[in-house]
Amino acid sequence: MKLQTKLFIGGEFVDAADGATFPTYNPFDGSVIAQVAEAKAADVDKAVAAAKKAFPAWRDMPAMARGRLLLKLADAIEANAEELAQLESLDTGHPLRDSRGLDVPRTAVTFRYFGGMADKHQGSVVPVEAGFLNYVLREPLGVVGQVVPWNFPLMFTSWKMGPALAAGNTIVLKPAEITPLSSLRIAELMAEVGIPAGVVNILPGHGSIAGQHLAEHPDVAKIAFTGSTAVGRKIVQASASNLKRVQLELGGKGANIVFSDANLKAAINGSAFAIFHNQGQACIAGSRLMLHKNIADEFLEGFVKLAKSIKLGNPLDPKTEMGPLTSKLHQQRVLNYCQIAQQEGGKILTGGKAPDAPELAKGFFVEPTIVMAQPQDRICQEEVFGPFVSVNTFESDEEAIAIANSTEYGLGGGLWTTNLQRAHRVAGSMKAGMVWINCYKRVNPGSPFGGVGSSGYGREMGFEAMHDYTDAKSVWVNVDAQIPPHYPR
Ligand code: TAP
Repeated sequence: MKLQTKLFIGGEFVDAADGATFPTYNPFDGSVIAQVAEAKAADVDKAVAAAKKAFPAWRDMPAMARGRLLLKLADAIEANAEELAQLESLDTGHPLRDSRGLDVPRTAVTFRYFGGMADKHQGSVVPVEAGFLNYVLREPLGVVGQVVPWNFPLMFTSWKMGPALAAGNTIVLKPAEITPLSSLRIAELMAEVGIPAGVVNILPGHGSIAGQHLAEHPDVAKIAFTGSTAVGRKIVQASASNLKRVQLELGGKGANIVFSDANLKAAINGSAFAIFHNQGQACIAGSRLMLHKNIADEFLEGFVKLAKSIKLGNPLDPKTEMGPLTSKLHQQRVLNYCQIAQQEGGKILTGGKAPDAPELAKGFFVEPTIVMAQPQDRICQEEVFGPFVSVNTFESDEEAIAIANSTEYGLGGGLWTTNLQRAHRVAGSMKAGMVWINCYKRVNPGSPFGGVGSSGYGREMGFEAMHDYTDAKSVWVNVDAQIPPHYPR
């Protein structure tokens, strides 16, 4: 596998201005995969200038032609699917079956969706008073900055770049420092399918240096960020420099409520997917499991058994069901929460540590962990972002809703019930941008994705994302109106 490790600026792969590099690691064994060029302020300035130069031609290209390039990109991703899946698993630790089955296909599908959207996102004509025509154009913003995290680095490039490009913006994207490889490969494919130089620029580097400079940059019209709530706040402050538009997709603490009338078999499997898929490194993970007291024992028996049976291993082995966490630092963060759980009096039902198996000793693993806890405990309030689920019980729908809404977050949540009225009533009462009924973590490029409260604002996907990457311009035309003079003379 040939790795691309340089910055992508103005259609070319180049070294950092000062020649700096940093290592990216294999989370399965801690070895260095490659040294990657490290962007700093001078490189950000250069990339923003390239994106600014490319903007007028990209904006003015017929929308259908822009869309066609994104469709070609989707095809190219599918043509290189196996290589991209291997690359993503190598850099992130995602099990290959997930990279093959989810990350890569969803990336292609998202670019294809927005390729199709490019010539369908249109303005409107407002029915104003007779004699006037008022139409509203949707205009691209210009250069947009995008900062993506390490948990789904490939897929998030499509979520961020798809709508921005379809709407006619140009991009400077900073991948997370620990997972830069797949976005650089996407840059190569973009060049191959004919996306013009400068339309997309990719800058691996540190968040506090390159990311911060991008967020502050006066020539950047919008910054779209996915990551922690703490950094989200820094982005908002940095955006004040030129009042750039901000879109934030931040943390979550998804409540996953199982009522006594639920189909328990489906709920157990779906709840395990909700928290253990991608090692729990998902903002929408169902990380707070809430069980009606009547079914709690039966549910936990099956749930703990399933968690214990999840196969940890080398991400590149297709049989592996759970890989390592993406970085050593993050593994320590999650293990620290296992200690906090015990200090708070939580009861660990399974997991709570790194696995003992010698063949996994060098990897950044944490066992699937299930902890009985109280709703106000830290582990039920703070985002752990690992294969770590807190469990508490409830007795009434009202109590379940109150607990579900008791964190600062409001991203995703789920509920399991066979009672139709309860399903819709509880879904309507949950503080969340997305609710799943008798399923969890469903996403689709047409369905708006984002949160409320400390989970951020703005939406990815669908028409909402296209709106977020455009400004409305209202144009008034006097077609046939006799306007009485305001200053009769
Ligand atoms: P963050 O620090 O939020 O990193 C996310 C992205 O922001 C990375 O690309 C990072 O770059 C960049 N960044 C960091 N500081 C920045 C700044 N001042 N200005 C602009 N960009 C900046 O997340 P993390 O430290 O990797 O993980 C910490 C916690 O965040 C996790 O435990 C989890 O709770 C949460 N998290 C949430 C999500 C989602 S999907 N909402 C994703 C990842 C993490 P560098 O990587 O180069 O520093």
